[in-house]
Amino acid sequence: MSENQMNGAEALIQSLEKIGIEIMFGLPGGSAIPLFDALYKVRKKMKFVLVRHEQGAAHEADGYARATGKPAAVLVTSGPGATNTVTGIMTAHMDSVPMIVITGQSVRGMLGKDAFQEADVFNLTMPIVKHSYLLKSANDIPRVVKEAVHIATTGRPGPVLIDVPKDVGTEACTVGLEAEMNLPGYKPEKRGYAPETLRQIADALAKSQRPVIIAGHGAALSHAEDELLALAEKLQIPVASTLLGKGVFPDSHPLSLEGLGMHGTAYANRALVECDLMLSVGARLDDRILGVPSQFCRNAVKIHIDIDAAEFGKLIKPDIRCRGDAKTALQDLLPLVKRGDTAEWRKRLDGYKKKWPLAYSKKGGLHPPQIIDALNGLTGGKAIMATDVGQHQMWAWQFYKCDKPWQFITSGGAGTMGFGLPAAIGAQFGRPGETVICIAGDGGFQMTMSELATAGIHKLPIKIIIMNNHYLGMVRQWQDMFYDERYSGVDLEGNPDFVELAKAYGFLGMNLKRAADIQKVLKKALAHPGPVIVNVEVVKHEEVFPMVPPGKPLEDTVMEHPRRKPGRPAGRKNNPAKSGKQSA
Ligand SMILES: Cc1ncc(C[n+]2csc(CCOP(=O)(O)OP(=O)(O)O)c2C)c(N)n1
Ligand SMILES: [Mg+2]
Repeated sequence: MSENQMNGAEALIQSLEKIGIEIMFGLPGGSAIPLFDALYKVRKKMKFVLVRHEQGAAHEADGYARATGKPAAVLVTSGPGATNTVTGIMTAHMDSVPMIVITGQSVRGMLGKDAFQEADVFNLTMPIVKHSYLLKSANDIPRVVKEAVHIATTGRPGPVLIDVPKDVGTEACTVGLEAEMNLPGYKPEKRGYAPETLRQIADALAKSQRPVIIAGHGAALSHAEDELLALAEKLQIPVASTLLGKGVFPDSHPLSLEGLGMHGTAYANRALVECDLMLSVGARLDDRILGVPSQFCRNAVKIHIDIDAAEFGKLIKPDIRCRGDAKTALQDLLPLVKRGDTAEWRKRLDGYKKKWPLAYSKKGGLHPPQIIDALNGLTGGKAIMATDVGQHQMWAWQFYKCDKPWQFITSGGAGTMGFGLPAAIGAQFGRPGETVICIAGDGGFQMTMSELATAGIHKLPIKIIIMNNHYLGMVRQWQDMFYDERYSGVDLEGNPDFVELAKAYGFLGMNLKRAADIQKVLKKALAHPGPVIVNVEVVKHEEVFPMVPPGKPLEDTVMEHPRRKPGRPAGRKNNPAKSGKQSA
């Protein structure tokens, strides 16, 4: 190889830069050293962030993409480095998040020979990537990078893996960086529907007296918020949103029913029970929002708009299926629909809103919804909110009000504990001037808290609010309600002192233990120019309501723990699962 010739690793880094990848999260190791050497030698604009754990790298790239819409890269070594990203890849895959994951690999001649740190990451990740490559030649690199980014970001977005044998990184790349894609079988279509389909949808909407729209992540991903608002307002259709669809229709809009499903609002769930038409825009209609699939919207015309035909009929058989980009489909649909009159229907739903408002107790200690509500007030609902997974996540969804998409960042399909902190880090890298709040549980936070170092080194001013109930709270809630209070493996006795931990990383650390201090502590946290951890000692026993008990239809939404005073254990005899008392 002559002196001014690129090697494969250099071609890879330069190709990523050329195509506009702005940031890469990673951690090196033997097989990836040529790739890191290329970073050292040829990287110009792309930022590199050294993480403390590869799972953190994947979630950081994920958080960056969810906050900006742009893919980030992950760069790790072979074997354990690669397998540590698997949870992050799966999390991104489940939620349709674009990401480019580059893994170092053993040299080509050693593949399949159990070489040191050889893991067949191509096959390990096969079901959880949108596409993957195992590179065989350095000359493929410019084309593969172009294709990988194209695949990750078009159609239904998702993670793409590129596995790079060490000697592909070191061999000469003789083809130059300009490359043609070669993807004859991949043709994502924005208009995969016939004009007739839109006319059928318009007709069904014209006939409906009790329509509901479900807004999902796909609506946000396709930037369909304006069209969604126009359609809802023109036809006066109430809109419920999925966890990942939060904000694509403004929570504060009078037509908003907010979230639906297992921990959705009682009025959204009731609307789905009583509607005569359900129009899903970019939602995949998964088990968490359906209750019992066979009973979901059973008396309604079901219309499903989705970019991915694989979603049609997975759990719900649509009466009208419309394959296409949500924004494009709504743009095409809008001129076909007439003005609607749903006054009576809306009056009924407004009655349900008054009857079953989202509510929380302020008695007997600090309650997570109270903290979220206070944060909502202090930020005007404008902060970027990254959550971990558990009870605190559901309360954040319910009580933080978003009027915009790309703002509420949470692991939906995978429900990955440990996601919140690294996702907040990625989001803050993507939107540096904005307030990023991470709402975490004491359990999930400890799964990836090594990433505090990453936030600290880069002086990211993220505000981490730990809802410390000393429990794996969501599992405890299920054991309380459905397993006769047999608490098994959920007590987090031995949690560290999170304020001392904050100090150890150079963060501001504060305890919040009394309701009287909520405003003072949260204001101080938000005003602090650097990273903050607030350890909130919340009541140990509190359940998230409304709740659709597992295996029950949406009409069985439970509004409250029938016998429990908030903040106090129920006592076995008072188990609500046995009382059968339900409302909504
Ligand atoms: C990686 C992973 N392991 C296990 C679970 C199952 N799980 C879901 S919520 C939860 C409890 C979370 O506890 P914590 O982080 O303290 O949040 P809380 O529910 O108490 O607010 C568990 C164990 C999961 N979602 N992800
Ligand atoms: Mg907890």
